[in-house]
Amino acid sequence: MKNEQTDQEQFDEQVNKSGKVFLEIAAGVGVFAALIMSLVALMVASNNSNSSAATAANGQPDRLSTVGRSLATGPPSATIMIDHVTRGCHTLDVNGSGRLSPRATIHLAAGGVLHMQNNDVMPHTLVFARGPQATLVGAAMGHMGAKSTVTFPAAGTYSLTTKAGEDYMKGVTTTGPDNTLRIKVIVAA
Ligand SMILES: [Cu+2]
Repeated sequence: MKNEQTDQEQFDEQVNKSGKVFLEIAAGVGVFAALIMSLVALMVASNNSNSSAATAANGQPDRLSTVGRSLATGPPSATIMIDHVTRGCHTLDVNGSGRLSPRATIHLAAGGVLHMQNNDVMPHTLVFARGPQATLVGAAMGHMGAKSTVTFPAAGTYSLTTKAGEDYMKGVTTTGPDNTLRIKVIVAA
């Protein structure tokens, strides 16, 4: 009994000692980790300003401040697929979510880009339905897999739709009237 007590005391003492050493090491590691993390943060920050600078170098220097300010208020890009469906012929899939609807509302930061792809069985031409306009590239998506990009330099609510053409091939049967695709893009200030 007595011996056990002593052993226990010795053990406690050792634990205390090694515990202190461990704490000292842990504190050292902590300081080191904090240094590494702030370095990483600095690198990420400088990368971000680099990409903003690249945008400015593209000939839109006035956009630089807008991009910097609005990155926190909306994503810089979104992707919408036009998919073929039996009911209504075509529908939209936003950012590969798999939730299909002929209407989509997306949020973007100013300077943001919408990537469109037409996987329907007919051509679609992307147009602004009303309201403010933005830059359309490749609006006439005339084959399966055709892509278009829309860049939104300024804040606002944009309404896009498509003008559908004739099926590439005969014999594609669908039910109900063809859907009208409506895309609302809310660009943050
Ligand atoms: Cu269609």
